[in-house]
Amino acid sequence: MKRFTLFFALLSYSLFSQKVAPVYPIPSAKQLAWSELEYYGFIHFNMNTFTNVEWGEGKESPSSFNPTALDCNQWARIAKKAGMKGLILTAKHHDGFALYSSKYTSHSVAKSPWKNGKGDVVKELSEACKKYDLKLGIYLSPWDRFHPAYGTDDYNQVYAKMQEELLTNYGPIFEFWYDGANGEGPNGKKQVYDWNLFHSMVNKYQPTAVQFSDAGPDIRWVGNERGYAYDTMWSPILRDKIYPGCPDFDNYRNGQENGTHWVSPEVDVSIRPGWYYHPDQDNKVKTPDSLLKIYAASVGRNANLLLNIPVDTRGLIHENDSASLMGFAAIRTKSLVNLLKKNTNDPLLDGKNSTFWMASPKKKDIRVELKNPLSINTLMLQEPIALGQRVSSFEVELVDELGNKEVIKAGTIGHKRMITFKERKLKSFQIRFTGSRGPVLISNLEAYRFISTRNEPLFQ
Ligand code: FUL
Repeated sequence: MKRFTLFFALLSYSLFSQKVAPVYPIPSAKQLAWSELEYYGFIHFNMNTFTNVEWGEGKESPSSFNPTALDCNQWARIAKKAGMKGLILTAKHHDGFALYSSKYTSHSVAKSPWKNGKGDVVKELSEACKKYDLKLGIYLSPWDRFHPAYGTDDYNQVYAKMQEELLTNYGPIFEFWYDGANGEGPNGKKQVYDWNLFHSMVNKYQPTAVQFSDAGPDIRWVGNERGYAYDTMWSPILRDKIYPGCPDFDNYRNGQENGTHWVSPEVDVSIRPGWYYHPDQDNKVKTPDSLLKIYAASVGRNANLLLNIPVDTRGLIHENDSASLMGFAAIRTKSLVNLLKKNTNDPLLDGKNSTFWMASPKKKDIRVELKNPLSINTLMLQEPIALGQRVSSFEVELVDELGNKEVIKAGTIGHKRMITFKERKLKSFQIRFTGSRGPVLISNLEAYRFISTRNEPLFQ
C-alpha cells in the first residue's frame, strides 16, 4: 500500500505522564486493562436453546438439555480466528438452569441426559479458552425463576455460593456479568439483592476481574442492545445514583461529565435478532458490513464490544454465524490499516498510549497537511485515559483536494473515538477542541479507509 508523507503545521511534543496531573476519576489498573480488550464474545447457550425461547420459566425439564455434538473447542477456535479476546458464557440464565453441576441448585446439567449427567459446559469452555489463549467470563443471572429460595434472604447466599463455585473451579475469570433483567421468582416473590455480598465474592476470588451491570461497579451497560454507543460517552458516572435495573437508566446512559466514578460502557449485541439460537433466524445473521459499522459505533465510541453468538442445539456455532464472523474479521483487518505515516518521534503518530500531545494556549488545535491527498473515511483519536477522560466536545474540519470544506462536530473521545464520513481525498484536516475538563491530551491519531466486503467505502 502506498504511504503518504505528512507535514505537521504544529509542533507536537512528548510529555511523561507523571508530569501531568490526572483529572479524576481515573480507571483502576483492571479497568485500564479491560479497555484494551475492545472486542470479545458472548455465548448464549442453555436450556432456552432446546426449548426455542428467549426467556424460560424455570419449569423446563432438564431432559430437554441434550446437545448432540457439543464442542467448545469449535467455539474457541472460531472466536480466536474472529479476533475476539475472550468469551463470556451464560452459566445460568433467568430460568435457573446451570451449565455445571452446582451444590446449590437441583436444576442443572447433572439432571440432563447429556453425558449421563456428568457433563460440565463451564469446564469444557474454560479448557478450550486456555487452549486458544482466550479469556473466560461468566454470566450468572441474578434473576432465577426456578430456585425455591428466590425472594428470600437465603437466595443471596445461594447466589454467592454459586459465584464461589464458578470463581474458584475454572481458572482466571476476566469479567463477571450481572444481568439487569429482573422479575418475580417461582413464588411470585421479588428478590432484594445483596449486591455488596456479590461484589465481595468476585473481589475476593478473582480480584483482577471486572464486574458488569447497569451500575458497574467496574463496567456498565450502554443502555441499548442494538450495538451502538453515543456521540457523548463518558466513562465517569454518578455511580451512587444508579443500580441494576433502575427505571431512569436512560438519563445516565451517556455517563456524566461530572461523574464521581470511572465505569466505562460495554456494548452488548447479538449477531442474530435473538440472544439464543432459533432455527428460523439462520438467515438473519448480521452481515460483516453491519458488524463493522457496529464496531465503529462501539469501539469507536469509547466502549468495548461484546458480540453474542447463539450456539445451536448441536452445541456448535452455526455455519452462517461463523462465516459472518470470518468476513467481519477480514474487512476489519483491512480497514484498520493506519494510512498516516508512523513517526516514532511524534507522540500522536507513534502508536503508543504512554506518550501524548498536550494542548496549550498557543497550540489549541491539531492540524495535518497531507503532501499527497489521502482517500479516507475515518479518523481515530485516543486520549491517555489513565490520566482521566477530558474532551467533552471537538470539531473536525476536512478539506478535500479541491478545497471543499466540511466541519463535523463531535462530543467525547475517551479510550478510542472514530469519526466516520463519506470517503473523500483529503488535502488537510484540523481538529479543534471546543470543550474539556482540564488540558486536552491526545495520545494517538490515525486515519483509515473502512471498506465493505465488496471492497467499497463502508460509509456512504
Ligand atoms: C438481557 C436478558 O434478558 C437477555 O435474555 C440476554 O441475556 C441479554 C444479554 O440481557 O437483559
